[in-house]
Amino acid sequence: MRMLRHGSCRRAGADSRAGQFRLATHERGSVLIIVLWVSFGLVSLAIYFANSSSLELRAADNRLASIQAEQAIAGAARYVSNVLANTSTPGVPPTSASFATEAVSVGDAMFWIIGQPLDEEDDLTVTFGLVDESSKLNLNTATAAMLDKLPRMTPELAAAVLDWRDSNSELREGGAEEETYARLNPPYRCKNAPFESITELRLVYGFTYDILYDEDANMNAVLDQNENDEDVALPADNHDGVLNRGVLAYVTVHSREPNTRTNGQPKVNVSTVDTQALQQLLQEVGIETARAQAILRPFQAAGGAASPSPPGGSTNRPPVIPGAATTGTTNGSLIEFFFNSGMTEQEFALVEGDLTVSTNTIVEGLVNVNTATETVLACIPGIGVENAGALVAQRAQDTAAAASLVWVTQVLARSNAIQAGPFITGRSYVYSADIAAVGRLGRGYQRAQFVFDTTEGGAKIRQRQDLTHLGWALGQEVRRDLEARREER
Ligand SMILES: [Ca+2]
Ligand SMILES: [Ca+2]
Ligand SMILES: [Ca+2]
Ligand SMILES: [Ca+2]
Repeated sequence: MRMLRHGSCRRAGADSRAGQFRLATHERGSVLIIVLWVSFGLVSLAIYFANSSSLELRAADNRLASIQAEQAIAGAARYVSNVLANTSTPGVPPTSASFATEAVSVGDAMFWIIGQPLDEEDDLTVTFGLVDESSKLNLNTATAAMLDKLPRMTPELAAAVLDWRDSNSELREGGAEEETYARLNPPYRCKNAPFESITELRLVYGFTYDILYDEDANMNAVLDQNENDEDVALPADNHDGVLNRGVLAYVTVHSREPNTRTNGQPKVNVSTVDTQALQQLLQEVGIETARAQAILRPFQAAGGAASPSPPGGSTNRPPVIPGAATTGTTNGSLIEFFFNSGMTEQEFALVEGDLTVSTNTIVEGLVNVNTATETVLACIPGIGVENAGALVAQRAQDTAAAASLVWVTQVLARSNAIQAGPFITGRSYVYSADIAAVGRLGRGYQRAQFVFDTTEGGAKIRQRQDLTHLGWALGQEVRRDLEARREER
């Protein structure tokens, strides 16, 4: 019994040890599983954090690239400002060959200045260079008839533009004034003041996205892939292999030129010819006296301002007597003066920059016939679609004096040229630079457009507009180049 008890005790002890052992094994198994789970968790966490920190690194990398691109844009703007202020002839657009416009390195970053092709059919590759604001129609000075001739425009849209900018609230036929804007949801006021930016057109009644941008959604004057695939990707397009550009491509609010000579003196006004001032000018530029007399003759015929000083007159220059400078020889434009004076193109080029028909200190909204596209030239009275093509063809061959406009008389009939005269110029003083940039490894794309005004000497930035939201605008070629560079590294 004792033994039995003892035996049973031993057995019980062995059982309990075995139980303990089993328990311990079991516990160790659980611990192992827990340890496994914990390590699994830790590894997952490690992977998670490694991944997220690499994402963060990548994000930081992209942020760095964007900052580099932004700084490259700021640098490019200073560079353009310097080019315009120091190396260009006043009134003459600098040629893209005279400064860097393409893949310009700034540390790890690079910038490009996106231009506009002079030949509109050239819409497959990106053009680089500055854009002359005088190559476009000015929203603040163009007539309704001129605006109506732009692609996508209608007489109603043109009337709405004029109603928007004029100070009164008198509704034009088909236009839009206070009542129209009050009916919109949400309602807003009609501006009744000049446009300050072309994007203000978005507010003018009737201007839809389609009318403003048409197929050129990224405003680079190039037919990008998504702009020629119908409805596969925005924008909607007609898939005809030709870029249809919206109204924004052809308009400006910035075109202006100073009405002073390069020496700071006021220009000689030839609307009613002050023959003495003109004589002095002809002498200054080296036209011989006899020839100068012949040029002046048409303006002296009826004994106008060029007649000898009145008795007792002590001033060197007799006052201009309005209307006395003969009948039939007042000039509505420099072109008209050119015809009336009988000057040669070469003679005229010598004085063109010193003549005006305006008394304003700044003349706004003239279109430069040397830089305007066919579409814009076609909007000008006296030119029209009938003559715009011939002008562009002539311009492509002609190497006439830079900053001159009289070459148009080789193409246009006299009456047409005189009609166009008040709207055109041969000079440009305001330019825009559409600058796109990338940071290190071609990342961090940014784009901003600057408007530079040289009318007061130097080059003042009038406007800066961010265009990054319009997406990639440098075309396929630059994208491929950047990818190739990235792989090399
Ligand atoms: Ca109005
Ligand atoms: Ca485009
Ligand atoms: Ca499309
Ligand atoms: Ca098209």
